[in-house]
Amino acid sequence: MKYLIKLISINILFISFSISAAEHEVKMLNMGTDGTMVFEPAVLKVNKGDTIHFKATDMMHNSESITGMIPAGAENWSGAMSADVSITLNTEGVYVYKCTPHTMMAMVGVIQVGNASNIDTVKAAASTLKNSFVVNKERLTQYLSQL
Ligand SMILES: [Cu+2]
Repeated sequence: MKYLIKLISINILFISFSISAAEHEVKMLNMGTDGTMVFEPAVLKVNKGDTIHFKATDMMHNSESITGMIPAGAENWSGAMSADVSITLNTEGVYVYKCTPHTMMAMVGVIQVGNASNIDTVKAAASTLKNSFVVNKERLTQYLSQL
């Protein structure tokens, strides 16, 4: 009995940790492990209520959500150039965002919050967006395949 109570209390402790909101950092870089003009890490899987801090590690980048590539009912965001921006994601689904001046170079990133319920919509939009990339054409497809 004593052992069982101990086990239950450990479980409660674990659950309370896993539901508390976490913070994540994404760097905006001229050069990263995925090549030039990248968000790092570019693919994040987080929990509902988590906060993402986009860091202006290198200048002349921003983070802006892409209309039609975020879950229905979720709020768009648009960070200023060369500035940190923090967003809290309270709607489940897949979010794709871009660096506005470097969209052509496929400077994009993906965040999955909970269930990827809108993945089909996002993948369809991604196949269109891909046509606007002049370099790194497969980058977004590759990111989405990691979800
Ligand atoms: Cu950029």
